[in-house]
Parts: sequence; C-alpha cells; structure tokens
Amino acid sequence: MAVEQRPEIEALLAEERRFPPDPTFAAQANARADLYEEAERDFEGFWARLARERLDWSKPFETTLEWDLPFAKWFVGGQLNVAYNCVDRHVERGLGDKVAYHWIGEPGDTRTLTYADLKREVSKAANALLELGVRTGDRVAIYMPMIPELPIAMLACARLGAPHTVVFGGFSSEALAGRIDDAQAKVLITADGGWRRGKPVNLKGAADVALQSSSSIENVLVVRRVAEAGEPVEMRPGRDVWWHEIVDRQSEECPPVPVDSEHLLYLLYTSGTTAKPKGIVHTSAGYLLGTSYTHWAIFDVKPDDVYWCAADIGWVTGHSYIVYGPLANATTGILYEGAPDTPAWDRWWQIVEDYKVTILYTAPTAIRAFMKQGSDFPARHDLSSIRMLGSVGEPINPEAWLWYHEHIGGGRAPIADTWWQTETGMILITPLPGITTTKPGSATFPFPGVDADVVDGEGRSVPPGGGGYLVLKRPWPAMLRGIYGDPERYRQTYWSRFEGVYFAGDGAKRDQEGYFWLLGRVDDVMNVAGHRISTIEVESALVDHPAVAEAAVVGKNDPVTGQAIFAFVILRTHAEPSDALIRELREHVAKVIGPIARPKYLLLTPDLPKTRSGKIMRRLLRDVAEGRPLGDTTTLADAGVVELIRSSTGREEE
Ligand code: 7RM
Repeated sequence: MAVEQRPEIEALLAEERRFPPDPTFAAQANARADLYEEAERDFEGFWARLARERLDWSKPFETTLEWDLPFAKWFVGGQLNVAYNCVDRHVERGLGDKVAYHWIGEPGDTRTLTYADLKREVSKAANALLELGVRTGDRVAIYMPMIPELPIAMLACARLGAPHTVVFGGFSSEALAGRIDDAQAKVLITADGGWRRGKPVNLKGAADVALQSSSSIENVLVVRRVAEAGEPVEMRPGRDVWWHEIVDRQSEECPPVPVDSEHLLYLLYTSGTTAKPKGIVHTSAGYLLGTSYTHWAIFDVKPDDVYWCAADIGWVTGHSYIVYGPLANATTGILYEGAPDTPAWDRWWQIVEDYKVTILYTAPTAIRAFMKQGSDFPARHDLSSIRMLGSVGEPINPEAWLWYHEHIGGGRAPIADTWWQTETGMILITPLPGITTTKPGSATFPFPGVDADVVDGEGRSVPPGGGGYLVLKRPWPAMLRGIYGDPERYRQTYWSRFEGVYFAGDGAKRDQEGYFWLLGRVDDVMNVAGHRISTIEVESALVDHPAVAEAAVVGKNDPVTGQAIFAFVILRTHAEPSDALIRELREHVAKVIGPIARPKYLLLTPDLPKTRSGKIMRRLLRDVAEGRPLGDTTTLADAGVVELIRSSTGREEE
C-alpha cells in the first residue's frame, strides 16, 4: 500500500495562489482564531464547554470522555433526546415559524416546513411507529427519495430512541436486503417512488424484492410520492401500510424519549476493503455536538442564512450536514429531490436565485460536471446571495476550486474544502472562514481539538514536505463507536495498522507551511463521484455472474467523477465473448450493487497479472487502465500477461 507519487500532487504543492480571509467577512465570522489554542490546551475541556453550551440535556453528563482505546464514550452519565435538540427546543424558544426546509420536488412541486410543522410531523410519525410496535432500541430501515418524509422519518426514530439505518435510494434490492439483515430492522420506511430525470424510480418494487430475502421486517410504511402519476403500487395486506393512512390520524403529541449519550443513533453502511459493507455505529450526544458545532463554525451559519447541502441524505454528508447538524442549529435549509440537469443544467442556479441561497455545500464531481457544461448556465442567474461555499467527498483539483470560486462564489465567497468520512461523523480537516488563508486544492488544517498527522509506513511522523498516511491521534466526539456487531473488525480495520492511532485509509502530504493535501485512498476503495465503492464489492458482483471466472477491478482517473470503475474480466470457457455480454455484465453489477457501481469500462481478458503468491497486481492493472507505461513487472509470475491484456479487445465505454 504505497502512497503513489502522483505528478499532479507535486504540481499542487507548488501551488502559489493564496486566498487570505476578507476582512469584512472576518469581522463577522462565527469562528475565532483562539479556538485552536483553547482546544489544544485541553481538548476534553473544550468539547465539554461546547456540550454544556450548545446542547439541551435531560440529565447533565458527569464524565467528558472515557477512552479505552479504541473504544470511546463521550459525555458519560448524560441523557438527552436528539429530535428534541433538533426541533422542539427551537419551537419552545419562539422559532416555530422559522423555515426548517424549503423542499423542491423535481417536477416543480414545493413544500415549506417550519420548525413547528416539523415538530408536528415528527411527533405524528413517531406515534405511527409506536403503533407499529417500534420501541426504544429497535432498528428501523429507511429507503427513500429526497422528500420531506425522509428527515421526518429519521427524526421520528430519534424521538423514540429507535436507531435508523438509511439505505441510499440508488442502491439495489440486494444491497437493501443485506443491510436490513445485518441491522435486524423491524420496520422499513420507504416510498412508492421518487422522481429522477423526469422518471419515477420504483423504490417500493425494489423494497419488495429485498423483503423476499430478508426476514426481520414486520411492517413497511410507504409514503405516496409517484402514485398520483398513475404508477402502480402493490401493497401487501397485513405488512404494508400507507404513510398517510397511519401517520395523518396520529396525535400531534409524542414525548421525546431521553436516551444515554452513548445510545445508538444510527447505523450507516459503508464500503471497506472487503465485499461486505460495514455498519458504522454513531451514537447520540457526541455526534450531535460534533456535527452541529462544525456546521456552525465552518459554514459560518447565521440565523438568516439559507443553507443548501446538495448531497443525498442517504450518505453521511446528508445525515450530518442536511439533517442533524443544521437542524440542531435551527438553520433554514434547502432540500431538492432531483437531478442537477433536469429540466436543464441551470436547475441548481435557478434554486439559488429563487431561494436566495447564501451557503452552498457540494462535491467536486458536481462542480466538474457543471464546469463541463460551461459558465453560461450559472451566469444566467443572480447568484449574488452566495457568501460561503463548501466542498466534500474527494480531493478538489485547483481548476475546479477556481471555477467554483469565480463562477459560483462571485470571487467573494470563501471555500471550505472539508475532509472527513462516514466513520468520522463530522468534518475534521478544513479551513475556518474568516481565519484561514486557503490554497486551492488543500483542505488546510485540522479543526480545533483534532489531532491529525501524516506518518510513514512505520508510523513515524513525516516532516513538512513529505507524504504518507493520514492518521488521527486522539478521539473526537462524533467518531464512530465501532462496526455493528463486529468489534474485532473495528479494531483491525482502523486501529491496528499503526499502534494507538486511527488509520483513515487516505494518503496525505503536508507542505512547508503545514497545510494538509489529501491524495486519495491508499486501500482498495474507489471514489466514484464522491461515492465509496470497494473494488472487491464489484469483483464479487462480477464473479456472481455465471459467465465470469475471475475479475479484477481498479479505479481509473476520470475528469468528471474523479475515478471511474474499470473491470478486467476472465470469462468461463463456455462463455462467448461479445458486446452483448459486456453490456450484460455491466448491467449485472448495477443490479447487484446499484447503478453507481456499474463499471464504465469492462475489458475481457484471457488472464490477469499475478504475483507468484497469486495476488493480483492492481498497480499494473491501473497502469493498463490509464494507458501509461508499466511499472515494475519483476514480481509477476508471468511477465507476458500484461502485454496480452493490452492487446485484448472488448473494451466498453459509456
Ligand atoms: C464525507 C465523505 C470518505 C473518503 C475519505 C477520502 C474522501 C472526503 C475529502 C476527501 C479529499 C476531501 N464520506 N474525501 N472528503 N478527499 N478531500 N475534502 O465523503 O465515507 O463517503 O468517504 O472520501 O478518501 O476517506 S465517505
């Protein structure tokens, strides 16, 4: 697992451009420079102060941190309710009429939810879950489009202390079934569908297939979203219940259940280096503090801001920075259901103009997709409301950074390039607007209280200018508490590579001024359009097809999606190579995992490059995929193989 020497990174480190904070922005910024010193003096005391100031407790905590490496407990002895902190307390303080979400459906329908509306809807949904037998501690699976009932469902679970596991609506029924089984979820909340590029996505149909092969679900709660458009929906009597039939008639009162700080808030499944996704465990108080405080400090959120995190709630970015963090801060947010190009490539800029969005948080892959369409689309709209921008999901290349800065941020808005993971729960490496001088392409510095380092293969800190592996050296409040049901895998995956520190799986460099530059994954995880997909997951999906004998998958650099999936496939002897078969194999992966995992390139090959011990040499396959000269081939069992692959045909491009 060597950190590859990438020429583009060397170019980055020579990056001369600096963007110092604008004094006018700095004068009104939420963050203060002395936060770094305060947190460094006593990081536990820093988080304890914030936990007392920013959260409402049913019972105050006694111990800030119990750290039994690698198991952390934050705010021990305390009790609170996450939904109360996100909704009720704002209503009690007179913010009932403040908008929580402006929702925009892809077809153009809209809904506005105030904090009072949210309190009512969340309470009714929680009462419906109670009627279906959901109790504190029971797991609820959620498989929904980006409609208001999605955050409502999550908060209804949190109100009862029933952990949720949200499965991204773009995942397949097989992926959904696996997550339901692992979580042993009792109820599934879904919708008859959602709108994407003008077409309904049949979620209920996929859910029904998932339920044929999973056994724990007793009831399915179904939101009606596309049925009005004449889409047929099958409801199984005794199991399936329409949301409007059960939720609408519930009482608007539902007392929030106080839970321990370390009570399980949710599971979110993410790809690792094996075929089986890991259920990342997030608990209540520390997670809520970490997400809400970073949201406030990094995005400089003020009471009148209109904040838009354009991720899907099905990913951790949506959990932390659309739902929990922003709501705990009583923020007004935007929720958009559909695709950025529907009906045209200026849909987002129309939304920014219509709602006077002030803060926008999105991913480099989206920025590059907009760049590709040209700056005319944003130029047609009044984007002058924007005062702050954020980026997340993958390294942002300076070209995209500068385009974002100029064409979306009007050359004024600071950009926060935020590094974090599903596992970290909250942003950990980021500039603070008004304080940090940014450099395009660098996520800059660890957040106050966070101790990050770059180490070599032996775990020794690398001096400025050098590259290595990114590690985290002390616990933080929103950190994962484990992998659901598998403490040993938790220890193995994150805490065994280097003694006593958290191994993030990312390569990083620090320049002479101490700025962090993230270099991408150093393990077998690909990052496709900001989505984590493991090479092994795709390989397992391929070999699951009767025509496939063996498969190896690598990420190939892609100008829009960061990486694209490149699959090398050896067919079984009975299978006839053809374009139709290549298409079928690509579709098969989309069916097994979800459309985001459909290989962009698929090459049929007679053999794969292996070491003498039989390990596939992905490094050489990456060379082939990139069309560059081969690296060292001396450890290959059969040196002729790569040339054989190069001359193979059957490469499919989208
Ligand atoms: C939030 C999220 C995590 C992986 C992580 C990195 C990559 C995320 C950045 C980044 C460079 C960034 N969660 N990553 N943000 N790389 N700069 N600002 O994306 O669990 O889905 O992915 O994403 O490789 O390990 S995630």
